[in-house]
Order: sequence, then C-alpha cells, then structure tokens
Amino acid sequence: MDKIFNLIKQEERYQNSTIRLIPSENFTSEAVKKCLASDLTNKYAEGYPGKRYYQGNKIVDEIENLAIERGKKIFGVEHLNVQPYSGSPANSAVLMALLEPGDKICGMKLSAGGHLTHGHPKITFSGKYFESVQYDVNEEGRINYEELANFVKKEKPKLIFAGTTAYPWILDWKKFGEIADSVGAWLVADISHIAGLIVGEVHPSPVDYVHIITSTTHKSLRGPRGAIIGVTKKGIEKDIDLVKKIDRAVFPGLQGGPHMNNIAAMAVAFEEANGEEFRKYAQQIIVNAKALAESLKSKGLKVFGTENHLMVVDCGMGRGKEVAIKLEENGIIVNANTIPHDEAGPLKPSGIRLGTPAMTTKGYVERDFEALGVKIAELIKE
Ligand code: DSN
Repeated sequence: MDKIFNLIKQEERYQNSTIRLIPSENFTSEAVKKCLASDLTNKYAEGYPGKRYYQGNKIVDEIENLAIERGKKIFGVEHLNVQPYSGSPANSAVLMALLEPGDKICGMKLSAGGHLTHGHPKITFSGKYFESVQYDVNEEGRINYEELANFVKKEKPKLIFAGTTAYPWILDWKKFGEIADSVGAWLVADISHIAGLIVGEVHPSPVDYVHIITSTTHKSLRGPRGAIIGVTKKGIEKDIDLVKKIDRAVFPGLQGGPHMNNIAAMAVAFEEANGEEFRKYAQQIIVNAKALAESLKSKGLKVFGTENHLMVVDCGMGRGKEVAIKLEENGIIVNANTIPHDEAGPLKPSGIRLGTPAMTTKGYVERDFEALGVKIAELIKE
C-alpha cells in the first residue's frame, strides 16, 4: 500500500488522541468525508447549474442546486455561490466583483484579530492591489465603533470587511451597517469563524445589515474545506446586478471547475447544521468557551474573551510560540497568536489562541474544559 495511507492513518490517530483547540479546526461527520472521497472528484463542471461548459453534468447540477438551496436556507440569503475553493478565493472574488485595482478597502488589522484577505498591507492580494486602511481594537481587544465610524468617515473606503479570526467578542452588525451606509460603502461580513454560531443561533446574524456574506464551510460550521458567497436583500437593493457580478467573479473571473466533491459535502454539512441538534452543539461551544476562559482566569492568567467560541491568552512577552510548543508536547494543539497591541510583534507573539468547536464535537462539556484550563495554566506558568 502507498506510504501515504499509512501517514493518513497516523494523522487520524494523532487527531483523535490529542486535544484540539485551534478555533478554526473541527471534526467533520463521516457523511461529509464520504462525499469528499467520492467519484465527484472526477468531474469537470465549469459554469453553473444548467449552464456548463462540459457535458455530463445532469447529476452534478442537482447536487450543486441542493447545496445552494440548503445553504440559502441556513444563511438566510437571497443568492448563494458555493463554488469558492476556500475563504481567501471567496474574499478575492468579492473584491474583483465590486472594485477596480487601487480602490480603497477597510478591514481589521491582522494583529487585532482580522484576516490576511481583509487588506493586510503589501504582501497579500487585498493589500497589494487595493489601497488598504485598517482599524485596530482597544486595550480590551474590542472594536471601538465610534472610533471606527470616524475613521471610515475620514477615509471613505469603497468596501468594508467586518470579519475576524481571533476576536472573542460578539460583532455588532447594526453598527457596522450604519458605518458603511454613512459613506455608501459595500459591507462584507466574513463570518468564517462564527458561521456555525450564527446558524446555531448563538451569535446574531449579519444578514439584515450587510450586502454580502462570505464564509468558509469548515471551522464552527463543521463542513468540508470550502467557502460560500451569499448575497443579501440589502445587497441586491444596492446593485441589481450584484448576483451576476459575484458569480462572474468566481467563474470565470478567478476559478475554473468547481470541486464537486466539496460542494456535495457542503450540501450534507448544511443539512446537518439545520436543526435542534446543531443548535445544542452551538450552545455547548459557547458554554465550554466560557468555562475554559473562567478556569484560566481563576489561575491568574489574562484572557481576552469570551463571548464566542474562542479566546486569546496572554502568556507573557513573546512567549506564545514557546507555550504552543510546550502544549503540543503535552498533547494539546493550539496556535500562537498576537494579543491586542502586542509589543513583541507578530513574529514572536505573546499569546495563544484557544477555541472550543472541535472538542465540543468530541463531547467535551464544561467540567472537561475547566480541568483543561487548569492544566493549560500550569503549563503556561512552568
Ligand atoms: N487560518 C484561519 C484561522 O486559523 O483562523 C483563518 O483563515
């Protein structure tokens, strides 16, 4: 047997015998994995259902239509594109659809908990081909919406990203909406981290306040790697051609053939996320995150958060990576992360980022996270 299968077995055992606290990771269902490893990976289907550039797509069309229908229902959007290969291509497609190179965009700084594709300067597509202005968080790690409103009025960006990767607080979509509307900017909610929380009704939905939603489908939503772009009613009211612009930017603008095995897996994950069982899962993610944060705080650690699935823990100046390695040696998998206003800088961050979606899937409850907090605190202090 190819050596690769042995390595996959090893990785499976490793994932299942360690404590996984990276907030963007999760464990998908067997049904999702079955789709990913199916013959759908053999098929080319450039185009959209009913308008393909290759023959033989009758069944594939049904699959994509089902994914769209189910996704529209759980996200509450008017239109859904399920073809983006992942979150970064989804955000790139939105920029391509709505802006010209050099236009001004606004997003949260990476060091504050934003994402590379939200205008991180110089080295990224979004920061290199667009003029990027970025907002920070306060000492507590929260967005100051009043300051953001003034910043946006001064800078007048054409597009604003409201989305995060290491932000432990609830996002105020209404305020974001008012801020974007004050300058007529496009507002894109990148809900990649919190999609499962929104669908599970433990975080407010942005759907009434933004023009576009982008999201990965793994993370808290627990589906396959992949992404969606949703267009809201407000988006269509702003531009009647928005749907066409988004779809064209994804294909043929940025991508070729969609990965139909992923799209089928998304359809399955959307159905799994639609209902009481998933709502209970989302509620448990939040309860568990609070239990972990309180446990760490009770041991004297400074914790940023939490109102959602994640938190950032201050490990002391520049100690994030060293602590992440020590935790890995003890079977706890996390990632080093900057803390708000990290004086040590992004290459030697002072914190670690912890999240509860994956271990909640594995059945962990509050007492497990309380005990885990005690263990992590001991390892941080050693
Ligand atoms: N890499 C993801 C995360 O870990 O948050 C964001 O894309």
